[in-house]
Amino acid sequence: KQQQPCVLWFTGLSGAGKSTIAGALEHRLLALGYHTYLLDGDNVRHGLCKDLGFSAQDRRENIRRIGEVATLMADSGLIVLSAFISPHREERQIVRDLLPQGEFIEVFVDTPLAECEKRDPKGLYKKARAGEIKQFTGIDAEYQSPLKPEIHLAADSHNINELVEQCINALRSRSII
Ligand code: GGZ
Repeated sequence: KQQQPCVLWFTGLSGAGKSTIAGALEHRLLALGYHTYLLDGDNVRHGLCKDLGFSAQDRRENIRRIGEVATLMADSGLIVLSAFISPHREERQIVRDLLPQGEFIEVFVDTPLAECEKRDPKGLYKKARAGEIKQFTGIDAEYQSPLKPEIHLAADSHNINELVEQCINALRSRSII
């Protein structure tokens, strides 16, 4: 099936729903017959980036490597989905600049901090508030929201199917699929 390669760059807080939404979108794209690859913490932070932690410098290097890998994959023709906090505008811009015009699609998974903290699926916010985890994004490390994301998901007020549909529609309107 005809597809335009691209990188769907999901960004947002821990617990915002990045991996869940990217995973559901990937399933939808596969069912439609497209070729995709999902990069997320599970397959990157345990391998390619297992030497990196969460200092600002390590996060920068994490995003740099992921950006390079995503670019190679898009070069091979895939629709790449990437789901990392990627808290700094500058690093996201660096990845955008690696890719040909129009191939970097920033997806802001906009779930308010209060909601992420309420969900706290891994108990990490609780630990961060207690000072047991340092430099936790949204607590004592900055998250810089995208200023002009290609796709802005109000992720706490829509269900997963609606969010996936919003992404599919955006990909169609950009002639990616
Ligand atoms: C933020 C942290 C931290 C700190 C561990 N700050 O909810 P999770 O668990 O599964 O997602 C978070 C993940 C973030 O890794 P990324 O590679 O996406 O981050 S970045 O793009 O900033 O490099 C969280 C867990 O790792 N985690 N410590 N201090 N999240």
